[in-house]
Amino acid sequence: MKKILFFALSLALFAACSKPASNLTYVSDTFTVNGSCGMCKTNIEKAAKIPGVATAVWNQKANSLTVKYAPSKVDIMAVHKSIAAAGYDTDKAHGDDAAYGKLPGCCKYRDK
Ligand SMILES: [Cu+2]
Repeated sequence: MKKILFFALSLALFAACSKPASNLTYVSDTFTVNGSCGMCKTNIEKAAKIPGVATAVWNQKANSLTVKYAPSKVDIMAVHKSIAAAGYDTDKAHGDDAAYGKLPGCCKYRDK
C-alpha cells in the first residue's frame, strides 16, 4: 500500500515538474491603467497577474502597466478585464463601478 502511494506521489511530482513552462514564448505589452497611489499599484499588479502573466509592473506617474505574458496561455483582453473587475480603468476596459465604489478614498482616481 505504501509503495503504491509512493508511486502515485512520484508520478504526480514528475507530472508537475515536466510541464513545459520554460519554452513558453512571452511578449511584453504596455497600456494605460488609471490609479492614484501605492495601494492602487498593489491592487492593479495583483489583478493583472492571472495565469499566463509572468510579470506586471504599474508605473504610478505614467499611469501605465507593463505586462510580460504568454499569448499561448492568456489573451491580453483577459488581463484588461481582470484589472477592470478590481475597479480600475484600462484603455480597453471600464473599471467595474461596484468594485470602484469599494476602493479606499486614496484610490478614487476618477474623482480627482
Ligand atoms: Cu490607491
